[in-house]
Amino acid sequence: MPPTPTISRRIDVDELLAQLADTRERTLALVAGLSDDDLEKVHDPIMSPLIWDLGHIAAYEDLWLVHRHSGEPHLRGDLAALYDAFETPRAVRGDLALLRRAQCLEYLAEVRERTLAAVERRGIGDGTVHEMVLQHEMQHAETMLQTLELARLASFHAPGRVAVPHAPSDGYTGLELVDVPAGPFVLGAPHDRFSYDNERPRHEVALRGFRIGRTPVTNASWLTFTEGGGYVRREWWSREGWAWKEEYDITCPGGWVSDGHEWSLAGRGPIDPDKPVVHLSWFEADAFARAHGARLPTEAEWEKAATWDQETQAPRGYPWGEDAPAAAHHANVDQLAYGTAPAGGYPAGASPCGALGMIGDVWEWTASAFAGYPGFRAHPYREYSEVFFGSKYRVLRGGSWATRARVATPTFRNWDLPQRRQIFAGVRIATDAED
Ligand code: AVJ
Ligand code: FE
Repeated sequence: MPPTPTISRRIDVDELLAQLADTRERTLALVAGLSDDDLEKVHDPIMSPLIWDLGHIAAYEDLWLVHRHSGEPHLRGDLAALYDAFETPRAVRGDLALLRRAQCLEYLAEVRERTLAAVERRGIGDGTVHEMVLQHEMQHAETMLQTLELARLASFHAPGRVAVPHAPSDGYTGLELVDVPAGPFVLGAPHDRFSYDNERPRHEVALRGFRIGRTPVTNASWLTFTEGGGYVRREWWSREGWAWKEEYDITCPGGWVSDGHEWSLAGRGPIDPDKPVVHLSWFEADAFARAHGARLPTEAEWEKAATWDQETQAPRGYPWGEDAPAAAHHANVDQLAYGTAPAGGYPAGASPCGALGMIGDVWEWTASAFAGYPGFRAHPYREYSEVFFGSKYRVLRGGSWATRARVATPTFRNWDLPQRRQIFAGVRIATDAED
């Protein structure tokens, strides 16, 4: 058994408190302009009402920081089950008597007061559970953005939208490949800082040489695929993927509409050919790769392309080498641009092998099923990963424009079912090395 991970790189209390406050401000800004109806209704059958996410954020903090970390009774033990992801699954969240807006905001604020009082009194220990609660709220903000994207509310105005400078597109299509030589690679998060249990333990894997897309696949390439029979040619699809496509009559990525001769984004105008294609299912990503004589990268290949430094024979903390989360010139994360940016637009964020946009913009589907690394141990939140291991879920890597920089590390593993398209997910292709 690997030892229980401890955080030797201490999480700074002041920084953590500032992040908690900033993240809460962003969460509240997301819903501030919405009507009560838009806050409470089910916009899409696979998503929770937004107000459930809010209550769940509060309940999670109540459980982990008020109750478990501080040893106090829950502020609202009576709400624990209602806002627990497993006891109250998504399918029923629309039918419940949830807290209304005012009570829900009060619940969030009161839990936070207790959290802060407890930090005063007892500190944050090694910081693990506080970091986990912080990143939990960050992750739910992305979930809420997915709901808002599916809802296409005319009344929703993205808070804090700024234009992020990026280099003009260099004409990348997503079909240009870079080489990654054969050799060992170290997969997973270092144990001296916060990571989720599913990123541990760090271990060596031997990989053959492979090639991987310099950028994610662009809308231009996807249009060519669509117009070239992408959704018609049986031989490009897996059996499962074809059955899904037929059953739901899928003819384009999520959010595209056609007026009979031109594709556009539902309610949001023309499709930018230079931006990465987004809202793909794993099935579509897989079909596109096959249609191009390629395949999806495994997650080990993806992480090697993002981090492996051939010179030092060691992984970098981030593709750009520094041991620091993405800044505005490295990657399109943190909801800065409020949408995707043209592929290859962040040359300062290039990985050692020359791949661009590994972090941010769009999540990238991998070939890999979600499983524990050898020696996996659930810690400290058993229901975070372990219950999803198995053949059903596929791994996505790299984060999207909507992912907070603190979450979007190159070792972070996201997962979902292969038919899901609510994620801001696109595709980067790979092939075996030519020899
Ligand atoms: C890591 C995005 C798959 O939303 O199901 C939030 C994150 N876990 N609350 C999810 C999560 C518990 C998780 N994903
Ligand atoms: Fe959650």
